[in-house]
Amino acid sequence: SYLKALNMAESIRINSPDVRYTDEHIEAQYAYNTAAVSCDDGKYTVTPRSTSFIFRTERAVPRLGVMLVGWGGNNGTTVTAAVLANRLGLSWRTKEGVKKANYFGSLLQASTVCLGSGPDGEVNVPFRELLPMVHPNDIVFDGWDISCMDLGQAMERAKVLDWSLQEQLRPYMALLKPRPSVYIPEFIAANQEQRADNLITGTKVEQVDQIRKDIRDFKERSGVDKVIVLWTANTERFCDVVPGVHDTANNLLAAIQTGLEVSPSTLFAVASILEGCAYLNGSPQNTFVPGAVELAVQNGVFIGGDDFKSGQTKIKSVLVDFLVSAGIKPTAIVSYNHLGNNDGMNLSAPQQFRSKEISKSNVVDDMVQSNPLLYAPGEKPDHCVVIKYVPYVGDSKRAMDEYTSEIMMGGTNTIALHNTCEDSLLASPIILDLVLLTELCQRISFSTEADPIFQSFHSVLSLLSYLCKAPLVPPGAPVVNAFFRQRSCIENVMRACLGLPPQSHMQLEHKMQ
Ligand code: NAI
Ligand code: DG6
Repeated sequence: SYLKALNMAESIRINSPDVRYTDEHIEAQYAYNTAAVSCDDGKYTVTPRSTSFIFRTERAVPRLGVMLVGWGGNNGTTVTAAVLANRLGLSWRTKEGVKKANYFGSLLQASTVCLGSGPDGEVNVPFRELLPMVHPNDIVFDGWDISCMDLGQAMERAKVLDWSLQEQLRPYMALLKPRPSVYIPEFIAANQEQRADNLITGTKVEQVDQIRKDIRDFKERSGVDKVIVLWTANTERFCDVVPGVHDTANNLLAAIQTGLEVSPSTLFAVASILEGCAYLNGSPQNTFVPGAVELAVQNGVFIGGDDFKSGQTKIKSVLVDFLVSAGIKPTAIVSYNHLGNNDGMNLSAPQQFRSKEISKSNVVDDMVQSNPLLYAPGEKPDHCVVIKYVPYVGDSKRAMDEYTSEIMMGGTNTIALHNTCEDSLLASPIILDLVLLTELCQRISFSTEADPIFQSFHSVLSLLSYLCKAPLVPPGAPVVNAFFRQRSCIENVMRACLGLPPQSHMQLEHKMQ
């Protein structure tokens, strides 16, 4: 009956000798086709290569717990409220009419992938149905915040959701209370001090121990099978990476023992990794100092980040990809933002703004470097990022962008965009995709002919790049920011787990006589 339940939960069955379904796994033979290129005297030699993989995906989906650092913030309250509203099937009246809870903006829940051709043409299915995955409605939330407000009040403070929805959710949200958290004032803006009334005191070692206890306590009380921790707290200033302090796992652990500079977000990363919980960073700061990365690798724990790619940057990673791949040369990109939520207030401080500026600015680099016909070595477009705090607009962020490009024969093309939307309603579905993809990756392993012992993906989970402004990748791996390449990567890895070839969009069957 267990197997029957699994089969019923899975809506896609692959009919191929390369794919085997066991009680526990979907096991797929997969040929990974690449090309090795050498260059001699300006001439390229391309050698096709094929590597045989076996992908194994555990079919049983666990009960998932997600702990948010910054649970009482705009993102934390909004994502929790959205999941509750979806779980309860809520609808509410606005001046525009009746709205129903949904997961718009989630790659997994609200976008589709093409499986192939059926009798009536292309068959598109929800992304989430490709492989067995946790449903967001089943996530159990917990978390920490330096502000003690319960989530009912915090949702009101956030001013994101319609009032009549808040009224329906408040009885549930008010029962949720953030656990005390680590507050080191110099890492976030001074203007945050007034909300810091819910703190873990003691030394850094005691703070890490308390976070670890909290994770265990949540797991035990909620009965979840696994926990993923995600930072959606305020943007911190960059931590000065000091040799001998942050460079190795041992040095980082020693720095925590002796109380040297380690940011709160890194303390949470260390605690999560030591508890065997994946840790994701939704903000731009350098949480993953080299010692934290090494600790994750040593413990075989996934880490991912940095900084949710939600709005302006998402468009940038589409638009610059389009321009450069169309042979048009972006020469100046100017991005203004103004917003009035607490994130905006925190970012009004120079050091915190700087973290965000770095993360928002690097996003075009790979696309620019990919086209030496347009850009000389080292040449880049001018790129300017401005963020201003305007309290009145609240969470409804305004983003204005101007893209100036050089076109044929010295011509100039200017594209101007104006984008308005609730920031936290863009970030919340990304939070869900991040944790659900990470959880899925924890159930995927693979072997190759050369290395028959099954292994997991590298601890630095670069598959999450699509969801991040400044993707974290394993040391030496290329960073991909281009939006559709990032999306294809997720889709094609999931297809590989089903023994299906990459989506090529060639449609040769429609190009024949
Ligand atoms: P927010 O300011 O409303 O929420 C942050 C929460 O973190 C606050 O409740 C604050 O009290 C809490 N906090 C601060 N330091 C903490 C600590 N050490 N431990 C526990 N809690 C702590 O901000 P919002 O809008 O929810 O954004 C959260 C983060 O996500 C920010 O860093 C923001 O830059 C980042 N982000 C947001 C995006 C969006 O579209 N909303 C997109 C990309 C990143
Ligand atoms: C203003 O830029 C505040 C930021 O926190 C952004 O709203 C957030 O990072 C989203 O950025 P983007 O570029 O993805 O819209």
